[in-house]
Amino acid sequence: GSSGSSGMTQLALIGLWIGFIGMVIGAVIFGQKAVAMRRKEGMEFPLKSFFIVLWAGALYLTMILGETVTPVKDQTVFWGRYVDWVVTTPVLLLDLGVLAGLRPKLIAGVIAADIFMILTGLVATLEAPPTSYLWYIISCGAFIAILASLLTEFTASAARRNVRVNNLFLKLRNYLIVLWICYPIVWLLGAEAFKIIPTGVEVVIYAIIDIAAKVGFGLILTSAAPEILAQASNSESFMEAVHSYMGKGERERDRSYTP
Ligand code: RET
Repeated sequence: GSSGSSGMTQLALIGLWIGFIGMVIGAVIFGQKAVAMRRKEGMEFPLKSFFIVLWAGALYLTMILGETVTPVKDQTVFWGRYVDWVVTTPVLLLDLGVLAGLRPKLIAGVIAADIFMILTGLVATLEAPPTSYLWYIISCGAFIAILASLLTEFTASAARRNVRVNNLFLKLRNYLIVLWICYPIVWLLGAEAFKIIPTGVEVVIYAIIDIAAKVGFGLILTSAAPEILAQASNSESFMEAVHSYMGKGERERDRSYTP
């Protein structure tokens, strides 16, 4: 059973409500956009944004109801965030990967690093110092690898695309990097480490950057011209890549394979 909002300050509860309402508004906007773009090339962009904010909204609700909030020693751990992030951050990276026209294998690699970053970040959150800092550093290692691949492989791949798709990629890449860097900084200043920011304020800050990273990101993406989204969606070259791994392409590779 849930413990309601016990163990939570008034400000923390307000912060969670800000996050929840922000995600619900986002779901209405992206849901409408997805319906408006139905059967069109590129409709997966508003659809992905819709599911990102739907999931985040559901997790905010579980935190409001106290279902994913647990008192650990003298502090309140909002572990529902990590259930949110482990699902939504891979989808955000998938958006950037598709936009960049990156090979599916590389997108999968970056998503694996991202899941590793969130799960080791959760371990850091549940752990006490000094061990928590060990996990924090391990998580940051994965984060740096993600940032590095965005600035190298993703960027190089996007540069080979249509100039308007590339410009949209660059705008979203920079927006994402600036926002994502806030998370490990807030973690360090908040209840999980130095305790410079009170828990309630930390919850409000996370809610605002969560809304910017999900709703703001999705708005920039889905407000692009329909023809840019259609080109960015690039399902033809993606299917070509899939077919080169499966079926005819594979048989041809096998036949020509000489050890
Ligand atoms: C933690 C702490 C451990 C070190 C690092 C972190 C990074 C978290 C990030 C979260 C991004 C969340 C987003 C959510 C909503 O869309 C786990 C805070 C590096 C980058 C974008």
